[in-house]
Amino acid sequence: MSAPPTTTQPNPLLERAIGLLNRPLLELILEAATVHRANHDPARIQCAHLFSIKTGACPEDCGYCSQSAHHSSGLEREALTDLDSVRDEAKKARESGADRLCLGAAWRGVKDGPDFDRVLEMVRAVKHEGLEACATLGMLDLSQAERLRDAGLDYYNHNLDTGRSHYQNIVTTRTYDERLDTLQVARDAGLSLCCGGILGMGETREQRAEFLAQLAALDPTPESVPINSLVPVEGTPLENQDPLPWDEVVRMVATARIMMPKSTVRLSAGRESMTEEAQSMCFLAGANSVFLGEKLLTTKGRGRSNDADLFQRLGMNPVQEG
Ligand code: SAM
Ligand code: DTB
Ligand code: SF4
Repeated sequence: MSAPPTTTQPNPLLERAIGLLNRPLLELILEAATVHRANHDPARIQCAHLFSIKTGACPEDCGYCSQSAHHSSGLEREALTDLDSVRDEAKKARESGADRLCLGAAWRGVKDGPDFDRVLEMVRAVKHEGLEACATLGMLDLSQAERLRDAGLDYYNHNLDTGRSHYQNIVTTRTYDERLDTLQVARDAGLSLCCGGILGMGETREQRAEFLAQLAALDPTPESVPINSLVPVEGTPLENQDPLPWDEVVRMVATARIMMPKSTVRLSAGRESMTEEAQSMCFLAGANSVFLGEKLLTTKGRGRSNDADLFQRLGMNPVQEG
């Protein structure tokens, strides 16, 4: 019997991502812009709005997160919000130009019972207001995913956050494979996937390539890919992390666009600390979605009027994608 191979298997997606990320920036942007124009209307931007329905006291230890009970970010914990607040938020979101409301809960996973039943009502309320509904509630089983689907949920957000080799430096209370399993459950229930990650958590460029290769290996690839930059939160282990240079964010957006041509690529958290010029480069390189509003989940957003002004100057229209 021959000895088992000791070398790692070649991974064409990883090689591709590394090759793209290492290209001269302007060439990379040109290729991404070309792919973008072949697959999407470049004047369209999809706008979503976030709402935290259950804030803080999360049992997970994600090193970036203001809501983890393991850190002392000073965030007030809040119980699951009521249905009327979700209705109000949905109306506000729609009036501000968003076409999707994303409900976020600081849970490790969904537990059956009155709280989950109320979340199902919330999803129905969002749909009733004429918006697409997205939720991010942690881990799910198939029956829960099916009940969310039956309530009208369009998207399930569940991020891989970073490359597999960096994951355990950031989160220790769950595994990368558990994240992949939940994504599969959401897929099996027929939900569209929103899955991305966070840049600037001390990872190498190769680990960023690993992250994109993993997203591109999902079959089918996620319909929506949020690219967040770390929002450093005081009291978390990553509070003093240096921000990534702007061009690295553009490289990631461009590479995501080329490797997942049909997906909606969302320039997500961290946009509020980017210059308008850097954001514009990202839109040119294929980003075609944002979160609007004064607030993300627990941190500050960019504000609706700043965005309306920027989109107007760029000739982009906040309208529903596909
Ligand atoms: N608890 C659920 C989970 O982790 O899947 C859902 C809520 S969680 C806040 C949703 C996502 O927000 C995380 O997966 C992470 O990618 C992003 N996020 C959280 N804190 C962030 C921060 N400080 N900067 C950038 N993105 C962040
Ligand atoms: C995603 O990728 N980014 C959003 C959404 N999915 C749920 C969350 C961003 C959170 C930023 C930090 C905060 O406001 O707490
Ligand atoms: Fe909890 Fe989600 Fe924050 Fe992790 S990212 S601590 S799971 S709310």
